[in-house]
Amino acid sequence: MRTPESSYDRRRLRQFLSGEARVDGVSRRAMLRLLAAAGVAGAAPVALGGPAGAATGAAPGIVKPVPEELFTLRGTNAETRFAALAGAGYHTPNDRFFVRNHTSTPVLSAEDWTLTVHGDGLTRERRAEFSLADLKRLPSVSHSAFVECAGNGRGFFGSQQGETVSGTAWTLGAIGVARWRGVRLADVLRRAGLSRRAVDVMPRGLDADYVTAEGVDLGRVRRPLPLSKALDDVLLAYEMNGAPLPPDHGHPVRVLVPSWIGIASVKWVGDIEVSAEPLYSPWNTDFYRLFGHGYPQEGSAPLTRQTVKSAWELDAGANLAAGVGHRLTGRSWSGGGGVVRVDVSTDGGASWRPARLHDAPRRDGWVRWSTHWRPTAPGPYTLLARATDRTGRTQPDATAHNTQGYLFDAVVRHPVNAV
Ligand SMILES: Nc1nc2c(c(=O)[nH]1)N[C@H]1C(S)=C(S)[C@@H](COP(=O)(O)O)O[C@H]1N2
Ligand SMILES: [Mo]
Repeated sequence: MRTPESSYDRRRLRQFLSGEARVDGVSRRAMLRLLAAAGVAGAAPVALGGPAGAATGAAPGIVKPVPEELFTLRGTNAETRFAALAGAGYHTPNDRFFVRNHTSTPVLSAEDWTLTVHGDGLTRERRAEFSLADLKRLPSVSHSAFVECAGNGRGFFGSQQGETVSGTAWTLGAIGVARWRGVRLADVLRRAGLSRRAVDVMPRGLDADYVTAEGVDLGRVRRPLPLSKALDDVLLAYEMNGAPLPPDHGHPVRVLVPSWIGIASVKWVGDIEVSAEPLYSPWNTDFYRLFGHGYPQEGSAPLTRQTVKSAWELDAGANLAAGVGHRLTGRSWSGGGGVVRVDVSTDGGASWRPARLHDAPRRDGWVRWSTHWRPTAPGPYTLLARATDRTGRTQPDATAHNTQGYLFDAVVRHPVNAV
């Protein structure tokens, strides 16, 4: 928990910075200067709070119940337990969909909500407003797609590779697949009067300013999206699995950017800047690039597509009866192309066999799979699953380190006990 002193310091630092910390459109140089002034150059957002609320089924800033059977709480975030997806169907039910909040869920009224589209990438008035009713009058589309945090699997950089990274130490549950319904962002942009000079769009959330653990106010969550992607398959979603978008997932409207890292899918969107020049925010400069050995000083290009991963629908350390047959299940996915093959091992990688796949490969979805296993003798075992997508990309044995622990894709060693 934060002490009164440290929140006082944070407030003071915010006031101090507010003179020049207008971070909208801030240059990277200015950002670095600010971070240096605060003595936190290179710092990443870090999950706060640790065990706060852990046993209560409530999490700071999350509206829906987050009971222990369904979630692992991590600061302001709630990670889906894969064991809770066994038998749950293709889509992640809304009650067990992970929540990643930079601050906390704002409870917004759909009637009072408007979306403002503005900027020099528009023709005419350079500004247009849409109510939810306006959006609902446009043609609606439904699309199944995952939202997955760029840091999903981050905890394994530490636990499996012995490396230090910053950020929330997720295991594999910072992903969910839902059926989203909404309107094409392309339709909204065209209606607003898209100019031929437009190159980037930047949606911004209505949640509170994000203040880093070090006390730097980075403004509201926002991340530029190239126009090419914005016009391709991006939705402004107002429904999730047939229900109005729940508060924690962006009510009344969120951006949904299929197959890209979760931060692109801005929740509680309130405005979208359309620009004739490339846009920058901390979320595509200091965060969500790869930094560290082997990467340029300014980091890699901003991250876009997700990587390939696999998860067993079992808790780590689960007990399974020895001497009897079990049907084990899991899911694999990749932002690069649908998963076409999953190989599994129940002996720590000594031998492998293909799992049975139960869904057709889709780039922005996952495939469920199963395998049968009869542990002969009691004792510890290590389960492994390795997916391959349509582009031929396969999960490696290790992921190259990056300081913020993004895009973990290595095969995860899943411990179980036969008892
Ligand atoms: N406005 C806003 N949008 C946001 C975030 C946020 O904190 N605020 N978190 C982002 C991140 S990092 C992820 S991984 C996804 C998580 O979506 P979910 O909480 O619906 O699972 O939302 C993204 N959109
Ligand atoms: Mo994320």
